[in-house]
Amino acid sequence: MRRGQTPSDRDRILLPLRGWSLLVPSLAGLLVPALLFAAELPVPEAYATIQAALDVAEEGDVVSVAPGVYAENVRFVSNGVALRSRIQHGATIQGDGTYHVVTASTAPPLSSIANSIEGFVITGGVGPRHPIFASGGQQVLIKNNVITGNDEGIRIASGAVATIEGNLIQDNDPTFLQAGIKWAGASGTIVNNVITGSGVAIWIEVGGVEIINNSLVANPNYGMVFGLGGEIIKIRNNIITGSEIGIYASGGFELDRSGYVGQFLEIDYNLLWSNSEYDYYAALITYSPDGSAGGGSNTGPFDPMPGTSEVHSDPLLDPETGYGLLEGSAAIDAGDNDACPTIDLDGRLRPVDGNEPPDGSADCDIGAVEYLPEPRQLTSLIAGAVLLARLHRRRAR
Ligand SMILES: [Ca+2]
Repeated sequence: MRRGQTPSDRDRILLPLRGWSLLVPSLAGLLVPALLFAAELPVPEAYATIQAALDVAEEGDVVSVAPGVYAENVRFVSNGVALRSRIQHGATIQGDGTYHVVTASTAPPLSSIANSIEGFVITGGVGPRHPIFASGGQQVLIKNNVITGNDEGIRIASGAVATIEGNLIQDNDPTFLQAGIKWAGASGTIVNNVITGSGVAIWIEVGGVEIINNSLVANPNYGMVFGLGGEIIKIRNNIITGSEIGIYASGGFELDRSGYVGQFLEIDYNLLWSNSEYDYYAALITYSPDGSAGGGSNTGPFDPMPGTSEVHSDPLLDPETGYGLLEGSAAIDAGDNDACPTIDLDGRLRPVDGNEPPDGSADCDIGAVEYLPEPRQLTSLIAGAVLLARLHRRRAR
């Protein structure tokens, strides 16, 4: 029996494709799939508020939110639940600043299905609470949201396993250490995000993470901040431009600044440009010979180790979007294909050959969006029109 409000069967849209999950023991001692009665919970048709739907959603369920503004702070009650805006960026969750706008994780039992927040505009997260918050061991997927008008952005706290993908984190608080993403999670990926107008774009306090193909543009203080001393962090195919310091690392004792940073950060194929003080800077605390702190500090720029294929040229960002690439951008085809995601921020397949004329090699661009040369955009449009005409003729028969 579900907690709280129980909708009629008419209100619950069964999702048979999501039904089979979890292995359970059978009488014969074999593991067999258990049938989960996964359902779609429509807001506001069956539930007036997002929270009313989350209160009764169970593992495998989808809370499907119609376009509109929802003035509430919401929290997941069960794990393994998807919270989706039915139309991308059509539904806005407007917090009141008294708590996190979306609290994405909850107490065990944990689920093998990620708690997901997809396609929303999330705003109003002011004060000490981050607009999106996840903690504990639960997997969380934060995908394709616009996060704007908050103090900070996403907070992944201790133990969470998170994927942060394809979000536009823009026009939040640009003052000193206010972060677009602040991370202390166990492990995960930050991929294809655009972060602009935060004091710090990405701040990794502790924890393992891969930071791939993000565009960090005009975040006044830092592009990325790292606390060193834990897991190895992979930083690849990112644009970092318009900050005072591009990549800032801090940690313990080491006289060889570059060597020490290189033990923890794998920095390759990134484009750093127009960062006003330094691209790479480390502040290391040094210790006195007996191991106690207080020996002094070792601060200054460092060389990325090994820093394969780092680019230091103008990314030629499209002034219209602030992050798209213009023809001739140094980011085009300059990324690492091994790390390249299969789609970009706009959901287009990548990598694409961005050379004009094409050189026949599809190489990953640096940053969140892949550049598509104009003639081939036109070719795609024509191909799409031909396809539509064919479908139309087939239906007409
Ligand atoms: Ca390319």
